[in-house]
Amino acid sequence: MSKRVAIVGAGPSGLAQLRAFQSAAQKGAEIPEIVCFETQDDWGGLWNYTWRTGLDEYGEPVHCSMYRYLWSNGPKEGLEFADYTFEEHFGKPIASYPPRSVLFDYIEGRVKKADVRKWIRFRTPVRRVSYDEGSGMFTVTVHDLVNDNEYSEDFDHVVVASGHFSTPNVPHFEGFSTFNGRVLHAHDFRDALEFKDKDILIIGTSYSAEDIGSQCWKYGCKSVTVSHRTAPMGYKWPDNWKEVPLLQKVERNTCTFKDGSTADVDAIILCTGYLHHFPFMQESLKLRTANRLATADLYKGVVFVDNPKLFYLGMQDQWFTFNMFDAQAWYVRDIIMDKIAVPDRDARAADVVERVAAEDGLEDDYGCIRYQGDYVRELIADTDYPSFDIDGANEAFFQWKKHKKQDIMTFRNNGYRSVMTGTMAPAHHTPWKDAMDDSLESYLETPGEAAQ
Ligand code: FAD
Ligand code: NA7
Repeated sequence: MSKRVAIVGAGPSGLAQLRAFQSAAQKGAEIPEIVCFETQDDWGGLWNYTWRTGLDEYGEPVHCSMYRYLWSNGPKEGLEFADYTFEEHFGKPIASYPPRSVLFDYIEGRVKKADVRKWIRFRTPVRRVSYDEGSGMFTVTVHDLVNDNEYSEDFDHVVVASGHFSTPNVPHFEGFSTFNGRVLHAHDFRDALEFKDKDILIIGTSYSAEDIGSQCWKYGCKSVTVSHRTAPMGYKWPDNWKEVPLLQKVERNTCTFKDGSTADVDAIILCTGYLHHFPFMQESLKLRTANRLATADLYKGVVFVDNPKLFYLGMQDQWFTFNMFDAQAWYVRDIIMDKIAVPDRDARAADVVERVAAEDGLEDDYGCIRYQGDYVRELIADTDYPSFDIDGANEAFFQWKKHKKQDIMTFRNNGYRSVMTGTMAPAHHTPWKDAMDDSLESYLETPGEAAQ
């Protein structure tokens, strides 16, 4: 096969694409030439932690939005790879909410085994992707940062797997420039100990707000005030935590909210989400979508409606993550390898309209989880990705939601059954709120080991 495929990004989505092709090759298929371009010096995407914020040593925007002490915000039983289980990787069952370093290790284990690192050009950001109607080829211009050399190559297909939780959405509030403290976005949050003994204001009510607030609480901040635009999160928060309406203005350290109430704070953390941002894509190839389950302009959630040789992976808002990226990557691989046919433009556009309408009709988070589970099932059915019990994975998510409602500061102490191996996860040796060491070594200790 003489085709060439460019993959932008070696995070979980890009790595899923590499593994999908490697898996076909392993089964004897002739696969295209694959080149994956990655800005960072290692794989893993957001899971590749750095202390840096702002610009990196080459002047590139730092991709990482993760922070120290981050533990999975959902059960690992919902994201497990169907072709590489946690038990295979760690050699024993582990608890259900692993810290970042443990998940990084797991992601890395599969691609090390698949030996796909040779397909990745690290420290090589993609600067421009354009399409030539005449030749039917994409030109991809990249920057080799180490040698400070820009060059272009042509490809038959481009798979954009550059993520969408890295470029911060940063609203302005009146009086921010008078604030006598730090205003930062969640993207730049790193160590909760920075806020020990401080009063903090968080804006936003989604995962970042909930988890960064919880982190700051766990590591000893004085109080957490969370300001909402639409509705409060409504969990049973600790005593030094309150929820207030939207921030109206800031005067030095005093914040005034929509109901007229005020709070004096030391720091403001904007947990206001991220932008789908593709500055390197030619205008006509650029995905423009909100952060939702049914993305705009993507047939089957992956094929760019206006150019079916172009694919985007992982662009949905996410309940399912790693195994959904796998489902998408296997599906895209089979389109590229002419095993799955893509219909004409009208049918592609109609598919998007249908998906958007179906999502708009969903009533609650449970409906959203089922919807995304059905999507994963739909893609897997057309490929040789190992099928798995999606209803069982949905069930882990349902339990997780129930446990959060019961107690937001203890939900991570629960365990769930793997739908891949049938094994029930053991309880972690230390409750989340008391486990200050987020290292892989600490997490993998079996009960009793630490004390010996
Ligand atoms: P990313 O992980 O963002 O990887 C994209 C890669 O593309 C990066 O390596 C980047 O350097 C590279 N790249 C970007 N632009 C270019 C370019 N122009 N040229 C070359 N390379 C480029 N998911 C879970 O399942 N569980 C969790 O607990 C969880 N916690 C999260 C916590 C935070 C704070 C955030 C922000 C996200 C979290 N997620 C979690 C969701 C996360 O989106 C996925 O787990 C996963 O990282 C998405 O993978 P991705 O490959 O699509 O994108
Ligand atoms: P999300 O899930 O996109 O949530 C963004 C939040 O920010 C949400 O509560 C929004 O409120 C709020 N928001 C956005 N703009 C504003 C303005 N202008 N004013 C006030 N509030 C605003 O992002 P997260 O960072 O929490 O999560 C992203 C991923 O990171 C997620 O997948 C996790 O795994 C980790 P709204 O409800 O729209 O009123």
